[in-house]
Formats: sequence, C-alpha cells, structure tokens
Amino acid sequence: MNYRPSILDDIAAALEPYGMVPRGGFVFDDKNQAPQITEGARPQSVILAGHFGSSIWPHFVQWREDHPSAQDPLDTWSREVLTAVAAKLGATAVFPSDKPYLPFQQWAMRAEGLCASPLGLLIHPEYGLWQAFRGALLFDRALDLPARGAQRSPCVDCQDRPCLSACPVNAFSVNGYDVARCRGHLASGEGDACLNGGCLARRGCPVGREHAYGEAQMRFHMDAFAKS
Ligand code: B12
Ligand code: SF4
Ligand code: SF4
Repeated sequence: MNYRPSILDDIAAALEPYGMVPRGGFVFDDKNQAPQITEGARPQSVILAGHFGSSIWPHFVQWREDHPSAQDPLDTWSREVLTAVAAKLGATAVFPSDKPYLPFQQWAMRAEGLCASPLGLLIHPEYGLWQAFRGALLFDRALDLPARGAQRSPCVDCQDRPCLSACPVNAFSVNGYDVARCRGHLASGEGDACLNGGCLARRGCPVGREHAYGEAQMRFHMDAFAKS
C-alpha cells in the first residue's frame, strides 16, 4: 500500500526545529537492498535527514550547553533528535556512525541525485561540499515519493579542480584520500590552518562557498576528526 507524498512534508516539519531537512528518499529494490536492522521484515523505504550549510549549528550548540559532558556530542545529539522524530513518524532511525557502516553516500546519490567530488565528499550544485547527513529514517512500507533524477555535478565543468591542489601535503590525488598523510600533517604542529579553518581542500572548492561552516563549527569538526 502506498502512502501520500505529504509524508515528506511531515518529516520536514518534524526536522525543522533542529535545523535539519529531509534529503530525499527512495523505495529499496534488489539493487539497493535495505539493511537488516531488526529481526523480521526488512524496511522498504529510506528518507535521509541532513543539513545544508550551518543550519544545525545553533540548535546543536544550544543542546550542548545543557549537556556539557556528552561523549561524541554531535552523534549523541543526532541520535537523540532523530530517534524521537522516528518514533513520532513510525520509522526507525539509523546513523552514519552505526557499524557496520551503512552506505549513506550511495543512498544519497540515489535519493538526491548527487555525485561524488574528487575528494570523495558528495557535491551539491548549490551548497557544494558544505552539507552532510545526520541520519536516515527507515520505513516498513513503500512510501509514495516523487521521482528524482541525477543532478548535474558542478565538477563536470570545473577545469582546474582547485580542490585537488589545495592540500599542503597532497593528501587527495587520483588514487583517493591518503588519510594517514592528512592525519600526519594535522598532528605535526604545521596543520593549524586546517585545524582552525577547516580542510583546505574542501575550502578550495568555489561551489557554495558562501555556505561554508563558520569558524566554531569548522574547528569542532576538525577537532573531532583529528581525535578520531
Ligand atoms: C569512515 C568515514 C570516514 C573516514 C575514512 C573516509 C574514507 N577514506 O573512506 C575518515 C575518518 C577519514 C573520514 C573523514 C571525513 N569524513 Co567521513 N565518513 C566515514 C563514514 C562513517 C563511513 C564511510 C564508509 O566506509 N561507508 C560505508 C560504505 C559502504 O558506504 P558508501 O556510501 O558506499 O561509501 C562511500 C564512501 O566510502 C565514499 N568515499 C570514498 N572515498 C572517500 C573519501 C572521503 C574523504 C569521503 C568523505 C568519502 C569517500 O565512496 C563510497 C560511495 O560510493 C561515512 C558515513 C557512512 N556511513 O557512509 C562518513 C562520511 C562519508 N564522511 C563525511 C565527512 C563530511 C567527512 C569529513 C569531511 C569530516 C569533517 N572533517 O568534517 C572528513 C574528510 C576528511 C577531511 N580532510 O576533512 C560525510 C560526507 C558527506 C558528504 N557531503 O558526502 C559522511 C557521509 C558522514 C556524514 N555524517 O554525512 N570519514
Ligand atoms: S573544486 Fe571543482 S572538481 Fe573540486 S569539488 Fe569543487 S567543483 Fe568539483
Ligand atoms: S585537512 Fe588539511 S591536510 Fe587533511 S586533507 Fe584537508 S587540507 Fe589536506
């Protein structure tokens, strides 16, 4: 049985107080198999929840003031928020940090028609690299969702690919992302520009630069990455 498309409106309304938005969804098929998250039937549909630019930041900061000793605070906040939203909507929430890792980026490519940038991060035509996912809502029914075609990647028309030459230690190359090289630079005492201002490769992309995270959010993410 299909459900009315306004489920997306309901989800948008439930996420809005936290600065999150539904980032599309789809009904699983054989090629995009649903994860078995609980005993019994597999879920049939997924809706991704995420943010564009800094929209979650003030909401998270406010929560953090009330939970100063929370471990992995952004993950904890996301779990708290999305578990409650899922319960309200009759869904189950899953998270990017759940292990084994769920294929969030593959889901997002299908749900929102996004493409991968040379950095591995998905790129959005308007928000560029300044967007991410906080979780996904799994439904045990086939939602009636609008069809979504692939969006044209801004990388196709980007001749110079400044993202690939901005890293001071060339951690990104055609061979992928050399995480050890990046971490080595951050730990060397020479990486303050990245630690304080955000990944220089990510910042090197001109698309959606006006949506780049603010200083405090950049530092928060880089600190969490450096300590992980
Ligand atoms: C493990 C992981 C990492 C690892 C290793 C990344 C790697 N080389 O693969 C580390 C810790 C290094 C990392 C770093 C970052 N990550 Co990360 N990471 C993940 C995580 C938790 C799992 C990836 C995975 O294995 N998935 C399982 C496979 C089966 O799923 P998949 O969709 O098929 O996997 C895709 C990725 O592997 C991708 N990929 C391949 N190479 C690279 C390289 C990079 C840099 C990334 C981000 C992805 C990527 O290709 C696959 C798509 O076909 C995902 C969340 C998730 N569950 O997917 C976030 C995720 C991919 N990371 C994300 C982000 C934002 C980052 C950081 C920018 C964090 C930050 N500092 O703010 C950094 C980038 C480094 C930097 N210099 O700043 C976002 C990407 C959002 C987007 N716009 O696409 C995700 C989706 C988390 C989220 N909450 O949204 N990450
Ligand atoms: S700099 Fe160019 S190639 Fe790199 S992510 Fe941005 S648009 Fe894509
Ligand atoms: S954080 Fe700095 S060192 Fe690491 S990939 Fe980005 S630019 Fe390179």
